[in-house]
Amino acid sequence: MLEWNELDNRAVDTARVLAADAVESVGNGHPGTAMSLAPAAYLLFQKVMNHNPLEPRCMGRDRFILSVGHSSLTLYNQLFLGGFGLELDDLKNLRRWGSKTPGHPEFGHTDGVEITTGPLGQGLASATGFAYSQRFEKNLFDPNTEDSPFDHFVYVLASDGDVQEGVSGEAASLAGHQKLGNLVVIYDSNQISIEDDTNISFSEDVNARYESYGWHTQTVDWKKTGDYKEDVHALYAAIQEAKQVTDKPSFITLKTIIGWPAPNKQDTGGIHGAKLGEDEVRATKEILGFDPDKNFQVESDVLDHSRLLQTRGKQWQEQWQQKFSMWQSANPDKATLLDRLTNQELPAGIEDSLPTFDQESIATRAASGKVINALADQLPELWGGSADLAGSNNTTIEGAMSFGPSEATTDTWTTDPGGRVLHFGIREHAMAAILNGILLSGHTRVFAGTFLVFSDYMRPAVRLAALMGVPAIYVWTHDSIALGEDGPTHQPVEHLTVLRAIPNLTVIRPADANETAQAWLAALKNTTGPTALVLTRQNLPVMTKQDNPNPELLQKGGYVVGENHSDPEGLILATGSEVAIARDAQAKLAAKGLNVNVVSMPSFELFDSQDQHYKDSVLPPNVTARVSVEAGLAMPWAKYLGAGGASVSIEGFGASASYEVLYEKYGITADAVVEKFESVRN
Ligand SMILES: Cc1ncc(C[n+]2csc(CCOP(=O)(O)OP(=O)(O)O)c2C)c(N)n1
Repeated sequence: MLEWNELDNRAVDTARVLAADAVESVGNGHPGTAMSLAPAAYLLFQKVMNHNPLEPRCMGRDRFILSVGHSSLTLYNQLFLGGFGLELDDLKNLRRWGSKTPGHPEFGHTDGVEITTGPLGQGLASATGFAYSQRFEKNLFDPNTEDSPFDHFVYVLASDGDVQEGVSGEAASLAGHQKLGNLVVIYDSNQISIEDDTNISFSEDVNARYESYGWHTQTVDWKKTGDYKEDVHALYAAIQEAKQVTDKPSFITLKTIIGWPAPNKQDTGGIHGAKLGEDEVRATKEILGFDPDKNFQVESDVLDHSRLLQTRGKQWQEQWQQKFSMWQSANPDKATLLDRLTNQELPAGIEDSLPTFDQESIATRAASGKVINALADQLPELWGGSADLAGSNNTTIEGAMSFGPSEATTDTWTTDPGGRVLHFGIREHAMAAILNGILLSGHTRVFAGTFLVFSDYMRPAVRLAALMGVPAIYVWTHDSIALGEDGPTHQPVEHLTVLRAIPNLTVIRPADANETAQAWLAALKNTTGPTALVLTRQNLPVMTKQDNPNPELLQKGGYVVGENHSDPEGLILATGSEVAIARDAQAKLAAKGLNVNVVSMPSFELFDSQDQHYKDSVLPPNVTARVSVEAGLAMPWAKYLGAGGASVSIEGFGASASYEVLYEKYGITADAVVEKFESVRN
């Protein structure tokens, strides 16, 4: 039974008035949905969720995702009312420089914000990842307990825009397939977006769609009768029913009137993303029984009442801690593992488990697969898969089960709810968003593969990973025109440039198998942002110990391979498959009496983070005759080449042919490098 009294009503109305005042004060923002979703948000925060405002990162908490990120006030108001660390001054500083209340919620910036949202659809999609994470960790740490400290729910508030965006559909399809019973979405169907009535562009039956994805669906219609009635009891009952359904995610369509109860602007696009204006704010306050002459009014008895959440939260956490402590004593090994993961540490000596490669040649994608499998036993926290390209991306942990309900077992794959092999189907965008959710929710490390060219399909979520600092690992194979016969639709050309342009994304394109092992180590060591592993389809020669005694120098992003002349005539810089071409060119130049150094430059980001002394030792400032060779755009190389340098590159799309023919036709050859070098030398 829901306990709900007049103080609860007053707290909800306080949230509405604060939303109107905060936007009015800064002059811009999104008041409408924060006003009409205040009852739902308050209900979740105060009456439904298990959490402790004083310890908002407590592991056992339920997770809350505000997918409708522009309505940040929906969340900020609850963080204020519940006492998560926001105070009235923070609301007064909405959207201002340095405030804890930026325009959209930002993970790591404001306590209680689980995920950065704003690009519509992403929060809802990542929620699936949060639910994946819960199930995986429960199975990893405490598979057989009914009432486990690893159980929790994931609650989402989503909007029309969230369910319109394709990424949420991809993820919802997976969530239904996976039967994620701990995921509860409240969809705020106010049928208003910026261009007013959504009828102009949106007419499907959303519940029917989610039902066919395999979700449990309900509708709570606050507009059912002529009088708008915010029936929190009906919504509470629907949430309770949703929680009982443990074999399906739950979707509750909540029909609301945006901007309720603003007398003139409710139910319009006008109140979605603009201040109400003084008269409308005054009128709204009068309707709600607030003094129209006062701003940011919060009555002390209301705040005292809502802050009781701190007391309830503390009590909940004490109970949870008891369960957790019992688990710790009963499972000392697993508790040690959890400690290691909580501290974001790798097992001591993990470097020694990296395979070394001494064969003549192997594709870096194949080497990557071997690295994953060499590390898998030592890293139970490592899981991952592909968007239907497992065989091409070499992303399968051999012998491991696939993550899925038993019904999803096929002739090829055997599923288990705690399986380590992920199958995203052909849903790259959701794959990246789900990785974000997994990494934000818990303690594991996860990777996902597709062709490099389809990183385009993942990019909005990759950008958010970089912005939030979550350590996703992308295994992007088939990394150049050298993938061959599939032709230009599948051949990345601009992708390295585009990806290197994303701040805080570490892009690594290893030159051979031993660099690939080091690239994996770099990715695992990177706990503050995503890492892209850019790998070949075709075989690459493995540099001998003599040619490259220290592949671990990959960790520095760039280093000299092969002969290292102390006073070279020039430098040839290359990544990945083109390092071998650079070395051929080096030999040809040596035959002409020109000594050049070859710099393997697998990661610009790692190299740029070295000190100047190191950088100068690899790229001596006095050596200005420099040529880069990479099977992609020249654009990103300018900073290393200087005014006198030049690039061997590809400036247009590729074509369908064998890779040998393509490299010849596109001039990615040792002869072209030699020619270019001679031109810059003169
Ligand atoms: C991917 C993406 N596209 C566009 C926008 C810009 N935008 C912000 S709010 C909005 C309308 C959203 O309407 P709705 O989801 O119904 O939210 P509500 O009106 O209920 O607040 C748009 C288009 C965005 N934030 N994200």
